[in-house]
Amino acid sequence: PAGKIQSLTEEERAHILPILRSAQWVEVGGRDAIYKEFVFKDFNQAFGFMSRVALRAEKMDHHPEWFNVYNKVQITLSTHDCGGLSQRDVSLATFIDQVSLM
Ligand code: H2B
Repeated sequence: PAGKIQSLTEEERAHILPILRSAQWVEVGGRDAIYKEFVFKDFNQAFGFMSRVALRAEKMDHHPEWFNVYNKVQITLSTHDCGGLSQRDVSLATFIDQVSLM
């Protein structure tokens, strides 16, 4: 991995979690991660979304945990290398929200 990734500090969490919550990301129970569910018109829309996210994730070397059935995509973000939320999760969540609105 490219150096140690730092968990979000308490100060960063206090700032960013309310913003993420207002965008319908929720904190996962029992682990330091965020979760959101996306519903599209059909599978084609859902998979187009996933393809855009996948390309960005690979570029970032930061990959979502996700599950898709037909038009629904459930996404959990966490940084395995630090065992919890990092700035990378915030960046990927922001990108995901932008792509979902395209
Ligand atoms: N994705 C996520 N979500 N967390 C990580 O810690 C992570 C990753 N680490 N993608 C990357 C890959 C690491 O395993 C590789 C070796 O760089």
